[in-house]
Amino acid sequence: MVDCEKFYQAIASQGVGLFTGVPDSLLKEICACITDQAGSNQHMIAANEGAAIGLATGSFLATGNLAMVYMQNSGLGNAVNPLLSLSDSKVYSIPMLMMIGWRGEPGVKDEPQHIKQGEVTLELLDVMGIPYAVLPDTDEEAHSVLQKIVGMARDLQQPVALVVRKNTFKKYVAQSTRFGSKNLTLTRERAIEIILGEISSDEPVVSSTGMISREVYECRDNNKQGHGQDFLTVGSMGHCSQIALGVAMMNQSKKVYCIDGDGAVIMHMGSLAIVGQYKGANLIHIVVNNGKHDSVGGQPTVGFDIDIPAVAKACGYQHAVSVNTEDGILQEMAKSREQEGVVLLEVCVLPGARPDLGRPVDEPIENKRAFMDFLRP
Ligand SMILES: Cc1ncc(C[n+]2csc(CCOP(=O)(O)OP(=O)(O)O)c2C)c(N)n1
Repeated sequence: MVDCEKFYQAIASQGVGLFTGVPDSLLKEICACITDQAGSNQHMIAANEGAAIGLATGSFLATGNLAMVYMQNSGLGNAVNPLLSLSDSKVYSIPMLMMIGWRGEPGVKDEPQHIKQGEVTLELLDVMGIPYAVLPDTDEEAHSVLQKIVGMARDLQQPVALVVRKNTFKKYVAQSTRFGSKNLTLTRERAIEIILGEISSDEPVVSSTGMISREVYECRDNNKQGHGQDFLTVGSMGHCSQIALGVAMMNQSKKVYCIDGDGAVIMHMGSLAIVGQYKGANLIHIVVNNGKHDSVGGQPTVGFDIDIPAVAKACGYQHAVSVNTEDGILQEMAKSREQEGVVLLEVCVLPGARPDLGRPVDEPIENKRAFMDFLRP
């Protein structure tokens, strides 16, 4: 396996000036190492992977040095447009080093949302004309591949990629931890349990990517409820509020609940502006904010540094508040039912999850069918 600190040093010694990207579970160890080792002006966790390509481009324009962009292969989709219309050699020809976590690698067991993306990852890079190498899992070979691929980025003046398999990096113990300034006692799991307890059995729920949906699923199991009421947005990070909006627009007689995450909201924050323009009174957007990308290793988001309810209000939500206690959730869930427009409820929680948290056992297609039957019995 590859030693994170040595590999980070090897990347830095290639003259890489900025590290940016969106964290990934397969890159958790190297992401933690970058967070520890890179100075605050050398590392910026981006809102989404396309934005990271923009940051890398700006950094190159300012310095002539390569930046490194890390991402899960799910994020390649977000990056395709700037890769092809900004950094490609037929446009501005911007060299950079991408590091891509290969979820769903063929032959390696993974969750349904990673299968297709895993199958097409290398082909996507091929079709985009991005030279890549799969990172070997020994220090010596990894360093030599790094040197070659960075050399190609410089020679060709264009983005190149290192594709990273599961278990390539050795465990890295993070030194830096960042806790929010809020005085928090509530866990995300408990918050979700209380939220679901306040939603009637005939009201649809759309939940976000990662552990939020896993906790929704498990809570329904614990309560011996079915799963048809919930649409679990297992992939497609950042889009669950738009799914909920689509459901709400077509189903105005029912309250529709969206249970979102801070990282996901920030990834596609423009969607708040669209939800805010919706004139119906049946969409309640709950953002469970732990200030982290908890599901992929706990890297910080700016969730605790910004005022999400203020953003929502500025976008046109009728009512937007923040709570961090069980009573706060209960009071605001009751109030939200009385509002005549779209509501945002931010629930601030501690990071972390139970180590034995399960995963949905139903296939996404079964989830879709059950949810559609629930919406149109
Ligand atoms: C486009 C895309 N980029 C990255 C990921 C990897 N990913 C899955 S969950 C997650 C973090 C979600 O953070 P947040 O919404 O704050 O929820 P939390 O895990 O903290 O509950 C990330 C980065 C992804 N699934 N899709």
